[in-house]
Amino acid sequence: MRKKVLVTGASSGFGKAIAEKFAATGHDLVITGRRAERLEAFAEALRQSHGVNVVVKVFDVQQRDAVFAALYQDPALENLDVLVNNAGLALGRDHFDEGNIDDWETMIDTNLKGLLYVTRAVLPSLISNGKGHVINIGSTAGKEAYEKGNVYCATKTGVDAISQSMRIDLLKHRIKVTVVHPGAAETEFSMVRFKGDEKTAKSVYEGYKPLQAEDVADTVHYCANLPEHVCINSVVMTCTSQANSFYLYK
Ligand code: NDP
Ligand code: 8X3
Repeated sequence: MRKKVLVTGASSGFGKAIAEKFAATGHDLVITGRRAERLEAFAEALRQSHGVNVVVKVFDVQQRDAVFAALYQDPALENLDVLVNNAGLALGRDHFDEGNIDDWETMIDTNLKGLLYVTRAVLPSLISNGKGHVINIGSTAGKEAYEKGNVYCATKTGVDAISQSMRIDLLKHRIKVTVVHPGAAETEFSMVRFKGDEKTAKSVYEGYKPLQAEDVADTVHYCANLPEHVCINSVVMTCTSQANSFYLYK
């Protein structure tokens, strides 16, 4: 069945790979992010390569009014089947007592409040479709908190908790909720976390083969394409060299 899939944070990393995977298998898309030029160019490439419909929505998930203006009961979301809440980030890696409070606010506003705003704004479209699927991107950081992970880990623990609760509350609407928790993956994530410090960002992935964005996209795509009566609730996935937040074999 041809689905309509909304992916937040589709301008790079997991979100971009997820959009590419759904487009390549004939599904229509709504893609979002803040970087308009990147999104427009990507959307056009998907239309040309795969002949699918792609709508671009540019907004910051931290801005509640902008989220609702873009998504709430929007005609582009008619017959929406899947929402992938992927937009997110880590900022800094500091001991708690040295943490940058602006960074904390941005992580909480993006990873938690942004996910909540987007989901609340999109749900009427899923509910009116009589079924649907919300797929949240968590992290191994939400499974085990690690040194200097503090607030980022807290946001991803929050994503895990809200996913469990959403699944219960949305049973009555036949909406599936899946949370996918990846371990270390080479995307723009570390460049963002370390604020453009390329050397430090690269060092995160040295000496082993981390997950690639396409690995996460394959998993999300698999979860979204199961029979209507089957829901994968939670997936924790790491590269073969990683066991969890603490153990990485180089
Ligand atoms: P990237 O930095 O490559 O991609 C992040 C995406 O999120 C971008 O498209 C960015 O778009 C979007 N985004 C960030 N902030 C906002 C905002 N305020 N409003 C709208 N969009 C925003 O990183 P990843 O692909 O790795 O990260 C995707 C998700 O996966 C995040 O939630 C991250 O926490 C999680 N994750 C990452 C792991 C990793 O090791 N890479 C492992 C586990 C989880 P734009 O800048 O255009 O707005
Ligand atoms: C990203 C993975 O280990 O940097 O969520 O927290 S980690």
